[in-house]
Amino acid sequence: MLKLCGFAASNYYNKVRLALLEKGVPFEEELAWIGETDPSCSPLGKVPYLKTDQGALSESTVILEYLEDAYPHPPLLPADAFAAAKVRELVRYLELHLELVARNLYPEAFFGGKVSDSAKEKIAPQLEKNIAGFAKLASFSPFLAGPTFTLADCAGAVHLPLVSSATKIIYGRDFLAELPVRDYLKRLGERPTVQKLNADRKASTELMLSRSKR
Ligand SMILES: N[C@@H](CCC(=O)N[C@@H](CS)C(=O)NCC(=O)O)C(=O)O
Repeated sequence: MLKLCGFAASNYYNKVRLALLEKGVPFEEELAWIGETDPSCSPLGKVPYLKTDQGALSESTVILEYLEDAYPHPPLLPADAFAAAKVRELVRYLELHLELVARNLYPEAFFGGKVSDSAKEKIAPQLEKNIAGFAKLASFSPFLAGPTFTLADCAGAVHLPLVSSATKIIYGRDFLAELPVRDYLKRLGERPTVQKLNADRKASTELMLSRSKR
């Protein structure tokens, strides 16, 4: 039985969890907070990681690709090689050009820390540029890559809300406001899988915050 390790407040954890739920693959969850991870499974101490009968895997997108190969039905990548690459391109933009840049704002946006004004000034134009690039690729009709739910939506469901809220908190303006992101996320929120994800994320976030106050 697959074991997904990490915690449900983590967006990377939820990206993988959403793919597992959408595919209907049976899995167990093993709670591993940061600092309590198994270094033989996740050498950098990051979550999520996935324990399989053959060994462990780290890196959320690697895990998504593994799941797609090991459990092809229902597919979350198109059969056509080019169309599948376009989905992977969206996933890459989301995690590398949106999430990883916006992440520099999280210490102040979500964790009571401080981000320097000079860092904020540097991050804003980078994010604007990257979001404009992403906007050229994303279809939103109704899913990120077009008519069907794909791995890009597993990534979009978890990365886009954080980019919106972090920019709103730090700059007083949602940098994704000009894209149809709100409607898109609302549509995704109609899926039982996403509803489960969101409910568990809220509970886990409360637990995480209460742990950090101890
Ligand atoms: N590239 C990694 C990023 C995972 C990641 O950064 N997870 C966060 C939790 S949301 C974490 O484990 N942070 C602890 C750390 O980086 O030491 C992936 O896609 O799995």
